[in-house]
Amino acid sequence: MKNIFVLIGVIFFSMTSLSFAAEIEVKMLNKNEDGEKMVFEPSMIIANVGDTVTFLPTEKGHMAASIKGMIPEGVESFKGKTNKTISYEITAEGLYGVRCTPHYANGMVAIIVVGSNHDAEAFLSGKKFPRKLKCVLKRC
Ligand SMILES: [Cu+2]
Repeated sequence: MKNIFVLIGVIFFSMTSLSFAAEIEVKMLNKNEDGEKMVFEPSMIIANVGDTVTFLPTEKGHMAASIKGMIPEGVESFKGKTNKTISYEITAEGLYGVRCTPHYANGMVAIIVVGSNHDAEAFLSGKKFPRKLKCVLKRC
């Protein structure tokens, strides 16, 4: 009898941890279905703390790296290699700017949005970035 309760506990625990820690895949593309060139898909990544975001080299020539000064304070930065998959675990709420360094000037950027308690204006103010970044964030 006791074993049944342990089993139920284990199942319940696995279910809750599954529902709280998602694996989010982001493709790195030369062109998306709308004809936009050099894009992350999705470019607006909605995540929760504990989720893992994985950037996939779906098409050649891309990589993903956090943008300096555009990630929450205290979290680790990340930098992938060209044509390689990189996974990043989200550890704090806030906004994370992501870029493909070779195509940063082309506006190949993404934003990871974690939680709702963040300030888009403060995130953007006083920094240099491609216009696309603001567009991703404000959905223009
Ligand atoms: Cu790229």
